[in-house]
Amino acid sequence: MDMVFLVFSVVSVFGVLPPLVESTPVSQHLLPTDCSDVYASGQKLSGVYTIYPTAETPVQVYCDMGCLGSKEEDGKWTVIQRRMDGTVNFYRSWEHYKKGFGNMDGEYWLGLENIYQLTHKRKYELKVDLQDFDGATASARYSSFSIDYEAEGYKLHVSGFINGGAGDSLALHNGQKFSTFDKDQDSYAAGNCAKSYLGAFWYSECHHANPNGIYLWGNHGTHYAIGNVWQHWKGYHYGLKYIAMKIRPVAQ
Ligand SMILES: [Ca+2]
Repeated sequence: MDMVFLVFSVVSVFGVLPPLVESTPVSQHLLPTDCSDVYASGQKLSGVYTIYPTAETPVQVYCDMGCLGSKEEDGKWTVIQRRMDGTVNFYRSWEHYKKGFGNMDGEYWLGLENIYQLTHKRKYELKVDLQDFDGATASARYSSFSIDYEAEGYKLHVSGFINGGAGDSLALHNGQKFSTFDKDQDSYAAGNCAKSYLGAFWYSECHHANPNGIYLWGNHGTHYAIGNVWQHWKGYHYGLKYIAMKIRPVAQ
């Protein structure tokens, strides 16, 4: 009986193997590129997931899937930047901003290379969520968002502003290259915006928004524009409690 069973098992295994091998290339195509793919695969709760901006390298990211039961268009966002409690230092070098850093459950920067890999393949929109220390919220939405590759300085392309109460603090930054304290690519000939305002961003001369600035815990009258500020909502002296930049493919 044992021999008969063994032969039967071996036949079964070989009967199954060939289709599995053939299906490998297909399953690679199903790796999620971003959180909209994660959502489409049936994962509809917000949280940390693994995405593949390139086919080779897994990247951890926070997916904002919206509230359960709410309209579907609220979710599927891939969070590329988030501040919420001041626990992560954002005053970092070019290499850190290129590769990404932080805690995907909390504060982090996804990395310029990952953002480039995502936004050069598909058309994306951007939403920026803001909250102050009194619980007030506002947002700014842009119907088009992408960045160029590294040799172009990860230049920002953002347009199609839709006001959710925050005002348009990114228009000034459209067309600018990304700058860190150790890589000055801003339009300010007399100085280094990243050093002056203690952040890293697509600085012009210098900014209307400084999402990667110092976490100031609200109003800081003595400090000017060094905080995680959004000028058109709370001005240059108010460091926000919460700021998140998140992207999603545009339906075509
Ligand atoms: Ca400069």
